[in-house]
Amino acid sequence: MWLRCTSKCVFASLSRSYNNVLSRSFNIAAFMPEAAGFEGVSDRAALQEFSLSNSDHFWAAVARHRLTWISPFHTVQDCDLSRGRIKWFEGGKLNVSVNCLDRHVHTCPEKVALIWERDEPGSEVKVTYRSLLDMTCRLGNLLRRRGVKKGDCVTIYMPPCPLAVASMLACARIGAAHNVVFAGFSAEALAERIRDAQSSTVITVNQGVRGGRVIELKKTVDTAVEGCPSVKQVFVAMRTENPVVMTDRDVSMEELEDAVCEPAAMDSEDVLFLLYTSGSTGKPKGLVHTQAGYLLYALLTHRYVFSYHDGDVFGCVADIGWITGHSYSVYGPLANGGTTVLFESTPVYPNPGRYWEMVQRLRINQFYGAPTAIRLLLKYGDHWVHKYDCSTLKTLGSVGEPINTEAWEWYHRVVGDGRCPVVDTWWQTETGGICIAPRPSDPDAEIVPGMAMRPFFGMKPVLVDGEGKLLTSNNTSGPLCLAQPWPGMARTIHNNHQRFIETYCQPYPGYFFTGDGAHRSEEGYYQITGRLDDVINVSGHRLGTAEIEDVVNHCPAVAESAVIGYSHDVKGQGIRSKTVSIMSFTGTQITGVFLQFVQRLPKTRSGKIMRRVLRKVVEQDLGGLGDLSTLDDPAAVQEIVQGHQDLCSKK
Ligand code: 6R9
Repeated sequence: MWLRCTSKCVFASLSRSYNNVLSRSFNIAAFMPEAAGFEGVSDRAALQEFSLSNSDHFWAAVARHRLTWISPFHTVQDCDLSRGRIKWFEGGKLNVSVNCLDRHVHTCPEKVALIWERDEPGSEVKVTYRSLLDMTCRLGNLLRRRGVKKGDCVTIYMPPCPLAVASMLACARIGAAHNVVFAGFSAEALAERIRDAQSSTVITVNQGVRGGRVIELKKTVDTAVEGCPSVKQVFVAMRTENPVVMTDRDVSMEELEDAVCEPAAMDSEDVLFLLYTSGSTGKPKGLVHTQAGYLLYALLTHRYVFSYHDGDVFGCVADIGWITGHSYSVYGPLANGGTTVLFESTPVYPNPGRYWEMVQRLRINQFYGAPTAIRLLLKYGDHWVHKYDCSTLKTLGSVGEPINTEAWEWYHRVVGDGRCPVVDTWWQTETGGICIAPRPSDPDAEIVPGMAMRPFFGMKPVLVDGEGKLLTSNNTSGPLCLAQPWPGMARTIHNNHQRFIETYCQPYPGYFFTGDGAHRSEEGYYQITGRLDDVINVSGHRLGTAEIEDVVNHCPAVAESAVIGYSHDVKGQGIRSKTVSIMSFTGTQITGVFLQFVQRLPKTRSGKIMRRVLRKVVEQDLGGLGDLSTLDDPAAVQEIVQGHQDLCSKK
């Protein structure tokens, strides 16, 4: 059963003969200059094929062309997926901050690098490449003078702002790794991440401002570091005018430093950053990304998936505390010399027109956001979009969860006015950058709603069966693996390479296991069906949560839903669905499917629905709820528990 592909492609396919004319006139050198030297490559399909079958040649050419090296690499790749050994561009030395800043300062110092879209609409701040370099160098010197060395790991607990970006780049400049922790996390969640990363330095701000509310970030850091003996110093920047109590450990970031900071020459495989993400156990995993491969993959996907061109304003609204913020608010756009927006606010502050008012005011060309926000805004109605001029938009992106057809169509029709390709981008913290997305492809190639569709250059997605055998035919579903290493992939889990191997390399030897399920359509397009730990098995039929949610979401009273399985004597699993609706706590049973209407779903701070929590509620295992520290609104769980009990007592 596949429920999501029913709506027809929205981009009129061109006739075959016209397509042929198009591909014949395709100018490879204009599309990707370094590909002009690839033998036998004259169209996109051939380029894709070349990137797989001549992977070393492809990545070497791209790495030489797009990165600025201090000394060249001697080996393109040395990877063995089955053993968890991943190395790219060995022998090469470079500095990531030089690639993101100095080289653009040489060519266009006054170009705007960052537009800081502050919480209060209309108060944006623009930062040029010259001043971002200046800020980065002063910070780099401050860190160096205070003893931060190559190989140290600095934890950054800041909202999206230019100083946060400069802090990340200052670490990169002096060779320290950074560990950005989302500034909405609790003191305990922060402390756990500081301890695991063994950071002795933390960078924060006095207070954050979000949705009109002031958030006491420095106080949270104070509480966190009480339980972190490794922390020797906390740098404090001022986001608001309000003074905060400073201890002996604290250092004001106002200290003046020299604006020239010698960049460290880093090996390609030195660590650039750690980023923690939840695993299936309680303990978060610190995924490790390294210098050259990560940067190259972020910049290439940013350029090609979104069709980013020089002069465009790129608006990724993810927080810098997530991988999306790292790759598409910071590293990808800056390495491409682009102009990128840092969004400090929420989609509904001061009203549900915020995104679109911002698009109009900043003249945003590419907008990249999460399905959860799109579903929320859809509910408020089209007029919030129509109030504003969104005609600058060229590409719309979606990331983080499957985007249901209703939300996809609204995004395409209302936000994009039916003109902009919508790219549903599938990837993970582990992959470093986008792996599957509808673009790049021919400008008129079809895009199917809610489908990530096409692998990026050098990416080889495969589906396997339970025994790990490759599923070679189309129109099939299974665990999604990646069969070829790529430069952007995570290298290890900090302090736990064994866990890295067990999680990603051992389940299907020779392949990188993503933990997601996917369907490959008749045409060979990929559609993500959701996390495999959420998969439902009814009478031997594996159903992805995404496909059932898509149907439930079509009900007019439903804003969004989360589908989970529960144990069933006969079928193995039945289906329960929690839906956010205008009604609350009424339950209905439809042919073995239980619906429970709730006000809110348990979501992580990045907008992912925590289905594992719902499963525990339904299984009446309240003791096994596990780590809830990443939940946006823990009170949602209590409501659901109560509603579920009411539902059970009515049955
Ligand atoms: C980038 C990011 C990764 C997990 C991933 C998958 C889900 C992300 C998706 C998607 C369906 C998409 N996911 N993009 N599912 N369609 N376009 O979100 O990284 O926070 O590590 O999450 O998110 O389940 O495995 P991360």
